[in-house]
Amino acid sequence: MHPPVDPHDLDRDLPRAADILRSAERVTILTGAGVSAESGVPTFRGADGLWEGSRVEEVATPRAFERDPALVWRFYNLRRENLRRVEPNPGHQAIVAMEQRWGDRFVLVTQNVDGLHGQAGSHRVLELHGNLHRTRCTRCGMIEDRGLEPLGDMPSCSDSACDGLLRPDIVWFEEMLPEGVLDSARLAVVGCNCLLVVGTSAMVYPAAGLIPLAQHVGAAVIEVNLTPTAATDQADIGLYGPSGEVLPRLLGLLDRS
Ligand code: BJW
Ligand code: ZN
Repeated sequence: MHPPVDPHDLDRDLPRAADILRSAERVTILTGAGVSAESGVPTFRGADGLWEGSRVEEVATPRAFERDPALVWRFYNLRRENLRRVEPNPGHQAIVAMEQRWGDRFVLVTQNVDGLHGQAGSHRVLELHGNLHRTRCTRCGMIEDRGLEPLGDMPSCSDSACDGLLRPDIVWFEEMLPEGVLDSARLAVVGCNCLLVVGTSAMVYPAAGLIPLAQHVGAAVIEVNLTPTAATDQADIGLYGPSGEVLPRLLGLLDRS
C-alpha cells in the first residue's frame, strides 16, 4: 500500500521531474485512459468503468463478440457516439508540445483507442490497442477508417462481394497486439532515457510490461496519475494530480533552468 497523496508533494516533485526530463536525450511517453478522462472519456476501471453492469473484461473479448455481436456493437457504437462530443484536453496538448521539443527523439505509446492524441496533433504515436474509428472485417480482414459515423448493431463489410460481419479494430483480451507495434514500443522504451507514464492503472499486459522494461534499461520513470498505481513502485518520481493540469505545469518548467 502507498501512503495517501499529499498535494504539497507536487510542488516539490514537479521541478525534480522537469530536471530529469530536461536532461533526457530521448523521451518516451506511455498513456492510458486517464489522459482522456478530463475530455469526458470514461476510464475502464474507475467507478464509472461499468457498462450496463458488465465489466470491460466481459464485453471486450472475442468470446463476447461471438456470443452476442449486437450487444458488443451497441457498446462500441455508444463509445463512438460519445467521441463525437469530446475534444483533446490540455494534457494531450502538452504531449504535442513535448513531441515538438524532442522531435524524432520522442515516441508516444498509447493504450487509448479514442484517437484524441492524433486529433490534438501528435504524430509519432504507437496505438497498442487499436482505434475506435476503424473497423475490421471478420471474413476478409479489410481494415477501414469509418470515422465516427453510426454503424448499426450488425454492420457488414463495405465490399458487397464479401458482406462479412465487421468488428471494431480494437485489441480485445486474449488477442495479440498489432504486429510490429509492440516491438516498436519496446524499442522506443529500450532507447529512451526517460519514460513518462500517464493516466494508466498499469494493470493490462503487455503494455504494463513496458514500465519494468524502462527500469531495467536504466531509464528514469516518472508517473503522472490521480493516485498511486501498480507502476508506482517502479517510478522514480510520482506526480499525483489530473494530467490536464500536471502535464502543462511540467512543460512550463522545462524551459526554466
Ligand atoms: C487519471 C485521471 C486524470 C483517471 N489524470 N490520471 C489471464 C487470462 C488471459 C489473459 C491474461 C491473463 N492474465 C493476463 C492476461 C493478459 C491480458 C491482461 O493483461 N489482463 C489483465 C487484466 C490481467 N492481456 C491481454 O489479453 C492482451 N493480449 C495478450 O496478452 O495476448 C497474449 C495472449 C493470448 C492468448 C491468451 C492470453 C494472452 C490484450 C490486452 C488488450 C486490452 N484491451 C483494452 C480494450 C478494451 C476494449 C475497448 O477499449 O474497447 O484496452 S482493455 C482496457 O484496458 C483498454 C485499455 O487500453 C487498457 C488499459 O487501461 P488503462 O488505460 O490503464 O485504464 P484504467 O481505467 O485501468 O486506468 C485509468 C487510470 O487513469 C487510473 O490509474 C486512474 O487513476 C487514472 N486517471 N483520471 C491522470 N484526470
Ligand atoms: Zn470483408
